[in-house]
Amino acid sequence: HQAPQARLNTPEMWKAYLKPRSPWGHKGSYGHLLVVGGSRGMLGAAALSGMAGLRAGAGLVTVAVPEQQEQAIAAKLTEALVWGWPGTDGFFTASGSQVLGERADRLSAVAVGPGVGRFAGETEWLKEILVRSPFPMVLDADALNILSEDPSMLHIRQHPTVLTPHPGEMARLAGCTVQEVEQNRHRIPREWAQFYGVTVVLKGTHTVIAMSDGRQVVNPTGSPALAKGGSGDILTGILGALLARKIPVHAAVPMGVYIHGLAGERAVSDSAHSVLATEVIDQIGPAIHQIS
Ligand code: NPW
Ligand code: AMP
Ligand code: MG
Repeated sequence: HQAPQARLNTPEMWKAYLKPRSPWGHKGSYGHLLVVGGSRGMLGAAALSGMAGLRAGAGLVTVAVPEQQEQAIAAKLTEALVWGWPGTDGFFTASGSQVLGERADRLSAVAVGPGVGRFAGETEWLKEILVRSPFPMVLDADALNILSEDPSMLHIRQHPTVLTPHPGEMARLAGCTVQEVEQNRHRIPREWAQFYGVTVVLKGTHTVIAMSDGRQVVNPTGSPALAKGGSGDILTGILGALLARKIPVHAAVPMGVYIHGLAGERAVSDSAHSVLATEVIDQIGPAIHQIS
């Protein structure tokens, strides 16, 4: 068996889906993204995903946080809706994910993981979210760490599912070392994507995207300015928003990864050392404009 060739991620591959906003559109036309995250000490991660989702064009973004975190996130995110989920001491509680069923019909995509943390009953909690989300889903950060306890739960999914591990998270998922991941940046995500029927985004310099049908794409955009806390949380929000907008997963993922990297490049004005995640979010609009 020869491994399939990976293609370079270029806008020509998905540009047809990057349409201007219709004069006849309303917020309901652009989807409703739910971001689940933001436990105690990591509220910023959920805020960054939510803001990035709005900048990437979602019509509505709701951020679900443990109920004790509601006021703080509402104060940070003027434009997002806030939904307090059952929680204890600033962390989600095991059964809390059951509330997703209440409003699932109003959502069009969900991004789970940024700042979720680790807590008792987390595996059942995540399983419940997988079951109760009949729309595209992005799994990132702690959702991937929870998933690594029982990756077979991915077989529950009947709708597009995107995993966005950095090499540390990919190593935890695959039960190998980070060095092994870095030496097999194509093979490992490809095997995962095909076995579980998901899309795997292995992040890093030249992020690799593996689709469930075996296709692979390597991303050319990005900057060392992105090597700072919060960058991955932004990517999660962008991907969630593009999926909420009903852009098919095979286009939304390479498009989102490209835009994220370009926003990172554009955010560097003087020193790459000094770029903040919020400044990368500010460049999502200009990046979209640049490739439109
Ligand atoms: P080392 O030691 O650095 O060499 P974790 P996390 C390894 C939230 N955040 N890139 C790495 O190795 C997230 O959303 C909140 C990255 C280490 O052993 C999560 O919920 C923020 N790591 C939570 O924090 C802003 C690499 O992997 C381990 C790597 C934890 O997420 C920050 C790190 O993984 C953050 O986003 C690579 N290329 N290669 C906020 N403002 O609220 C190897 N590693 O332990 O899952 O930690 O990614 O920081
Ligand atoms: P996370 O570790 O989850 O915060 O994700 C980091 C994000 O920043 C990923 O999208 C990486 O691809 C990106 N990133 C980090 N460092 C670099 C780099 N040196 N060059 C390009 N992209 C990077
Ligand atoms: Mg991350």
